[in-house]
Amino acid sequence: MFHNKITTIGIILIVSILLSACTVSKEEAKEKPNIIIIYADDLGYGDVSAYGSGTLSTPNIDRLAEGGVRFTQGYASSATCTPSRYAILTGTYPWRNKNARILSGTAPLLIGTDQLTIPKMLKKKGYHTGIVGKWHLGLGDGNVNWNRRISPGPNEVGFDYSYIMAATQDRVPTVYIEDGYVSGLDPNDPIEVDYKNNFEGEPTGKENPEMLKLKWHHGHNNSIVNGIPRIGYMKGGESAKWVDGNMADTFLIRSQKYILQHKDEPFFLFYTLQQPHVPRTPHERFIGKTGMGPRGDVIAEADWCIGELMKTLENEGLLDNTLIILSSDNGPVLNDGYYDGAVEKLGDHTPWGPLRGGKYSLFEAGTRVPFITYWKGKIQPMVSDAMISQVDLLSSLAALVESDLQGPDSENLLDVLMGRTKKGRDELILEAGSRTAFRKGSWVLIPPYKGPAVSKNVNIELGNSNKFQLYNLKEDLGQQTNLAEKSPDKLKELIENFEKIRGISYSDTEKLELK
Ligand code: NG6
Ligand code: CA
Repeated sequence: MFHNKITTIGIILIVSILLSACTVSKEEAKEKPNIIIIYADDLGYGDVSAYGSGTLSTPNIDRLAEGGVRFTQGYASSATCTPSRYAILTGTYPWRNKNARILSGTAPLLIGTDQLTIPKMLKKKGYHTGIVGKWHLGLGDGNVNWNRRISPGPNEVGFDYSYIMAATQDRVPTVYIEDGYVSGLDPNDPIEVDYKNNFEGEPTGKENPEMLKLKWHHGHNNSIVNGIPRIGYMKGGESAKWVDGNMADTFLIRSQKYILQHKDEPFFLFYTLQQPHVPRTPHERFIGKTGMGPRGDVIAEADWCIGELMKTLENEGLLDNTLIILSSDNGPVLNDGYYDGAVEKLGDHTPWGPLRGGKYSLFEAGTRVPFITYWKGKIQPMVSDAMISQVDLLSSLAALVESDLQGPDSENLLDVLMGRTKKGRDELILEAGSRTAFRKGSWVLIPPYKGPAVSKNVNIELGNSNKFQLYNLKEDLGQQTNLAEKSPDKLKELIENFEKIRGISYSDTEKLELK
């Protein structure tokens, strides 16, 4: 009897010691700062007025930039969305996962449910975690029934709360999904989605141009929702369909609600804005605001949303205890598939700033994006030229919350994020589609790639050449002078370093040049 009691006490003791080692007490967790990542979609380096180029005005983002660290060499991990999002959440270079490409709306979940993610890491430290906005990392197992719980998804890779669009604003299904359920779905009008075949009798952008409010330029000619032709076919779900012009407000209100609900515990909010990705559908309050057409207007709208979010944090007294990181998933594009006047109405604005290329490009404007950290009272205002990538956020935020967890390719650059040092990364692999380039110091190496030099559809220089390209960004930010022939030693050094990290051999350069 006595012996039993001792054993029971022993077990209770061991269990409580184990529990206290794994979990964090409420008091301890309370000390931890809130973390908000504001992630824009296709916002260019030159789209933010604080970056000093272009003619757009983004006063609210500028306030963050001017009150925090404005990085001039902050990178997305890829020149497109899905791979960048994969990298920011997992701390893993996207080229390590061959499926990390722009995904359709029916693609399976890209992140393994056993993979480490920022929200998973933070949950272990007592955080509540939420995502509101664009997901585009796949859902389910590739055979989703949209009328039941959709799983696995964000809630299975670390988010306690999710309110998302599945893929992009131009891809079906055009509905919001809350914690795995299509929001506002009428069970008598089930949703069906197909990326190969249309559903009988359903109009398409290709066959029914008379129904379109927005015309397609390339792609985007499948199902029509709200007069906008999309990528992919969808049927049913009428009551659940989003209203495009309300999307910014919808995500903002959900984000504010999330903050209010979780302000008394440490929280992580991944606020993934849909702007200025196509189709650009500003709310009528913003139509015509910039004179630059819908692209300018949705950037003004996104900037306003960020201001409103900041007001919420301020009103709730949360600014002193919240680290805010703002960035974009890839560089800018004007015509990304719709005739929306982005090219014609651009005027003197330069979305790419002083950089070459844009979205989809291996040149700098593909991946070098606005990157800002702000924390009232904790981060001193400064401009930092430290090289930092979004892939570094996992390990850096882990350091912030005293977690030992690390992402495979993620460097702990917490001091850089906090503006305590300007010593960032030495090396970085850049990605655009399946192509990779290598940055080391101020040098960047772009290996030879087949394919057009300029994309015909989006009119962006992609970085393809049949020769090695080598640029010294310190002297040639606009990548105008290829130094590959003039600096053979540097070229060799970068190729060797690159090969080592990438596990690719470029030794037979002669052959490559002939491709
Ligand atoms: C492309 C789309 C483009 C955009 C992009 C994804 C066509 C012709 N183009 O395939 O409009 O949706 O995918 O953008 O369909 S991203 O920012 O999410 O990577
Ligand atoms: Ca994007």
